Amino acid sequence: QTRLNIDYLLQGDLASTIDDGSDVIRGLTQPRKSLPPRYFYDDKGSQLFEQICDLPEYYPTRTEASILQNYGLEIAKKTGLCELVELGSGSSTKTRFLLDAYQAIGYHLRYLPIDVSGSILEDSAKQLLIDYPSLHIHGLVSTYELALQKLTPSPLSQRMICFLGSTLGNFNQEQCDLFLSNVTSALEEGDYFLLGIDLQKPVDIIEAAYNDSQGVTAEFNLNMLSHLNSRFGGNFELNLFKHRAFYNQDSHQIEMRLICQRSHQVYFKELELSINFTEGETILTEISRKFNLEQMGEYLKSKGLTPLQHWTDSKGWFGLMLCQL
Ligand code: AVI
Repeated sequence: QTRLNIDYLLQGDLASTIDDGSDVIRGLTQPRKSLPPRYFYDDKGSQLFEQICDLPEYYPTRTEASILQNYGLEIAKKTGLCELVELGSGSSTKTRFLLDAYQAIGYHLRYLPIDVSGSILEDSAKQLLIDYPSLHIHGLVSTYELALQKLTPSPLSQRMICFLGSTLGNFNQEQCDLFLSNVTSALEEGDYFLLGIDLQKPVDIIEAAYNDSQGVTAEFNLNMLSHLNSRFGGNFELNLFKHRAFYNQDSHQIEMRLICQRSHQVYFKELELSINFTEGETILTEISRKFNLEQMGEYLKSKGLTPLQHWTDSKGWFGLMLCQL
């Protein structure tokens, strides 16, 4: 039996139904324009995101990593042997702390990384096989939704679905509800859900994380426009937009926007779509919600996921929650 299998769920007809641009059309034809954050992540965007994770101002990644490093063993002991499913695995860097912990107890692990970027998934899976000689990997190049529908019950052990990095914060309430119902459908009673969430904290710290001094976040935000240009034959000019990220204290969320610098029109050949932009008009490209552990516990409970334990860092900036179905 080979130790590495990768299934590509985003090829063929399916890819064209997911990528028909209908979400772009919907977003840009509303009075308040928006674009889905998934368009950040072409190859360039995924690279820029990896760079963001290393920025001095971007605290979430290293804070969550420190929690996983400190409490990985506690998590592994609590769940016992289980199959690890990771939604949005990216480079799988933080996951290594979990793999280390399960390996230290002597478990032979099955890891199912799920990511929309095939190149990142393949590269990191190959490296993991070298570093963890008893690991079996079954990767899925897929959206979360599709992957969660495709997962068959775990054959040998319990399952833990990991959703790290506070990516849940990029979903609005309705998308969160839908996502969690897909998660619970992919679990059986007794299975686990491990969730990483960015917590509420002073505004200046949060705003700095999304307005870094090197301008990487600005480049990441603007890269969405180049991605749409190549994907849908668009003619966005990147220098006609500026990055802005601002923390909305009432809704406890970062709102990342692109601000149009002068009135003009953008045309997408493949969508047969022209869009007018006026000076000062904005496109909402992402929300990043900041949570409260207690409220999240209540919310997860209402979705059928019982919180068992949570861990945080010394400053209380980031939270890791272990739940059970
Ligand atoms: C992936 N996601 C959790 C990141 C965040 O912080 O919301 C995406 C990001 N956007 C700007 N910087 C990072």
